Amino acid sequence: MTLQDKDRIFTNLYGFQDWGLKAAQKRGDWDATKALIARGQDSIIDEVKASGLRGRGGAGFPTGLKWSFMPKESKDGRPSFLVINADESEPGSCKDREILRHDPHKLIEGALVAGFAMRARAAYIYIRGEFIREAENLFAAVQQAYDAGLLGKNAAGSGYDFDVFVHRGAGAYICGEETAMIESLEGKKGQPRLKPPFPAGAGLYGCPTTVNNVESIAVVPTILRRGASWFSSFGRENNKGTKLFQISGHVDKPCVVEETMGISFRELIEKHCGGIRGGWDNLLAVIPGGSSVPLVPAEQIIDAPMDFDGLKELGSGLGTAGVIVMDKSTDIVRAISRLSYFYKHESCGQCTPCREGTGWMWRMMERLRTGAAEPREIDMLYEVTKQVEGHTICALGDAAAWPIQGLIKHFRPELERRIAEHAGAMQEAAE
Ligand code: L3W
Ligand code: SF4
Repeated sequence: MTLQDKDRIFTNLYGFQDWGLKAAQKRGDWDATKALIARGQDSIIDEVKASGLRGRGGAGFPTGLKWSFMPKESKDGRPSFLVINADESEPGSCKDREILRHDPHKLIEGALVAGFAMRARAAYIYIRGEFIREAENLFAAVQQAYDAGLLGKNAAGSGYDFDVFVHRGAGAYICGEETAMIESLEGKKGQPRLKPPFPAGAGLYGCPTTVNNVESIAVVPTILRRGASWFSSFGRENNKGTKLFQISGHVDKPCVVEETMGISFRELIEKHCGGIRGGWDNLLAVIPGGSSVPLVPAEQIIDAPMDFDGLKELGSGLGTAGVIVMDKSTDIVRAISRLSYFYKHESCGQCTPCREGTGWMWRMMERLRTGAAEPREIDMLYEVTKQVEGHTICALGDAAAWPIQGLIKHFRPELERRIAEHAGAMQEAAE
């Protein structure tokens, strides 16, 4: 089903209207929030489960199920917390930024309703340090909500006390990993913790905590107002709802747009991006989910459904739906090598396979980029990615390995061509 304007959740995505409280209320935010809360905790969680909402931060974990892991009663006086991940740093991802800039009240109302449902005492919004203007808007919007009685004691007249705190990050990609974010909030170095225990058991300050992405929380009030069946009428089984897609790279009009899950890549690009630069024959490959998922070659992605299962079937993933489009002018080996450098730079260094492996992978990628490698190094590099994948504390190790695996799987002839060309040039020079 194609999404109509009336079905878009983010009605101020492009900032054509004011982001402040009055304008947000005119758009329907904070409308009878008290009545949403009066439905009760279990009823809200059930509605979110029924909507089929899956986490929008990359992993796609069912949101209602995650909330249901939170304790119904505090056994030892420990409060529960909601942490909202606004540390959007994934290369290719730029959707949470738009919500923070133009629709912060959707997030703040979502924080109250979701926080109530999971019996949280407060929400901590961890915002990426580089998001200067976004943080300004967010701080101001939170203050507006307090001034209007929508947060704090008896929030929105619901009888529930709820606070929202905004915390600014300091530029580390790894703080987007949920347990590193919790460490950072506690004032420590942002390094991921071993899981289990999951945050729902022991999170912020050792208390039950749920970490959700900005988009996951911001859609909740609309889902509750319009109903789970409305949200789940979009998309396919197990891949429900609408989603913010962020299309960058070699399209005529890069954009962030809300669309139905499962829209085909072709329709997404033709409807919103004005087509591929130079036409469809000029498409080389796409990284469909932010830089942490493997690339998909042109011929496989064109008619693929853009959702969790559709892209998993292609050996890739929806991730954050940060869609990076590359045409035939792209040096694909250089592009993946640049990503390898990013992961090497952002590794927190606490586990050996990632700390050492990301450096190895980048250096080998550079040898392949220049062609200075030997043919056997292609398989050696693949082996190194397998030594890293699945052997680390957090998903950064996997994220560093997968793009390289995708390159070797789909572009081995290009790697071999470079090595042969370089060897030929060296031989010519020697003669
Ligand atoms: C309780 C269990 N909770 C899982 C919870 C867990 C977490 C969520 C998903 O990585 C991915 C990564 C990036 N009991 C549980 C449980 N949970 N089992 O469910 O967990 P997980 O481990 O599958 O994912 P993750 O560690 O959160 C996220 C990928 O997303 N990614 C990058 C995203 C970048 C951004 C950004 O810039 N904002 O989000 C893109 O693909 O590689 O694979 O909450 O606690 N038994
Ligand atoms: Fe740190 Fe990398 Fe280990 Fe994650 S995988 S904990 S980033 S060293």
